[in-house]
Amino acid sequence: TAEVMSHVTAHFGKALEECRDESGLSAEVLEEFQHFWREDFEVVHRELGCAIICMSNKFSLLQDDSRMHHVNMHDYVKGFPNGEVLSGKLVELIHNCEKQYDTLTDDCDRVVKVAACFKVDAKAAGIAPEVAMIEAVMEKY
Ligand code: BOM
Repeated sequence: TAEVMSHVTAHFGKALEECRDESGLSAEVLEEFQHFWREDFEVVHRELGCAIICMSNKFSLLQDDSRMHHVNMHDYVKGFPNGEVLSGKLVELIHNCEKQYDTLTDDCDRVVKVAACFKVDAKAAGIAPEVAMIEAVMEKY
């Protein structure tokens, strides 16, 4: 659900500042991670892909090939309040997006494409959070 996704985003987003330097993602492109979900934010920058890889690695959510680690991602999402209602769907949506871009060999380029696909599909599935929902739970993490 969107409510659960707001918690996951709030927690995941805390890793952004640790990843800014190595990813090269400027505050001009993305100031706060929750803006990822804004209607007018375009998920297109290669540096955002690099940042998502770096952030995911803080929580062991990727395999060595920079594809999603299904078990770890499932467990990560399950750990949030009501997480079990989102975990299966989230893993399914991300994996479906990964399959569409599997031929892209640059990890950062591929992951930003996967993230853009995930944003579209999460909205369509009704599990994308409003930025206000994320801001309401930020202080918990
Ligand atoms: O193949 C690469 C897998 C990358 C998975 C991450 C894609 C989605 C990242 C952008 C959105 C994040 C929102 C919430 C946290 C989900 C872990």
